[in-house]
Amino acid sequence: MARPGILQIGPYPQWDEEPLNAAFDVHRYFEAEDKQTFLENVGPGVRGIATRGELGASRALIEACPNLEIISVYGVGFDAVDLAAARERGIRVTNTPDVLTNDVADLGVAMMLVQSRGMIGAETWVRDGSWAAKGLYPLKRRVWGRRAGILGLGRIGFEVAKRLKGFDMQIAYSDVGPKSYAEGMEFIADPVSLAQRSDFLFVTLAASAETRHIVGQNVIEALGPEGMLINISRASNIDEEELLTALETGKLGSAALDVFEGEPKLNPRFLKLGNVLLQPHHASGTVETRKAMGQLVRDNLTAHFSGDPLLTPVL
Ligand code: 8YV
Repeated sequence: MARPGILQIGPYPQWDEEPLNAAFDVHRYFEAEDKQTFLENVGPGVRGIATRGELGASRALIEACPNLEIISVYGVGFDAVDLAAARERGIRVTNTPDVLTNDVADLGVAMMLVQSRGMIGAETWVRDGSWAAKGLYPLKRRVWGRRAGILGLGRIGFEVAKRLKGFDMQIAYSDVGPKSYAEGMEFIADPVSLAQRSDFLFVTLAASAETRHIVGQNVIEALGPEGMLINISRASNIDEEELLTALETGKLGSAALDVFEGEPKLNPRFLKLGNVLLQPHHASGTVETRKAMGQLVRDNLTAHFSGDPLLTPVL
């Protein structure tokens, strides 16, 4: 039987490319120079899309594949997939939850520590000779025992909280309602009130049209000149213009960000700031997790084309 046609939207590590190509007839969209002509040629033969979290699948792409049955996302976030377009045609959508939760939480907590203790500047202090020339490195702020707010206590938010408990932090969270598993954490429904009582605010929400700019001027200013915003979710959850202005004017103390509007290009205003830690969207970027994500992408495709239940369905 002919191998199902798959449209691959972005590159994967070599260890994923080989088994993907062995099982499917893969069309590499990201390598096509003339995307339009490429889609006209291969679109009708495409039964599945294999994409990445940040790349998703637009309505135009979905429409260019009239025989599309499934979109398999390499990532937990599926906000870049046009779910309405998929739903209209009964196209299944899968993602890769759980396997990346711990790594994403680890990076969020690491960003808090690195930023709060000024470790990037401290490294430079050693390397550029400032230590010997100028003496002691400027004092930074403590992490342990302080107040952390978690916006979105889903799987990743919960793992962040679990780690923060090890730092004896006072933890509160906002979500659509109190969570039964949030032992020892205070529920604060209003994100502005959450920010107001927090030294560190972690954004761990699944992004959607409803959560767009949920962290706006009011939340940012409530966090205040001593506060730190940490985003390991999606850029769209934060009003980036307001964030930049608050960082520039000192209305917000600092930020640690793994995601940006328009990434991998980012607003050049970020590069001028000394109070922001910038990371290249790599919270799930460990060998172990990326291998598990790639496997899950393929397992969902294989299950679908074998008529078996999907492992991690979104739609
Ligand atoms: C990306 C992510 O998918 O899980 C998500 O939602 O954003 C990431 O894991 C990753 O960069 C791979 O594309």
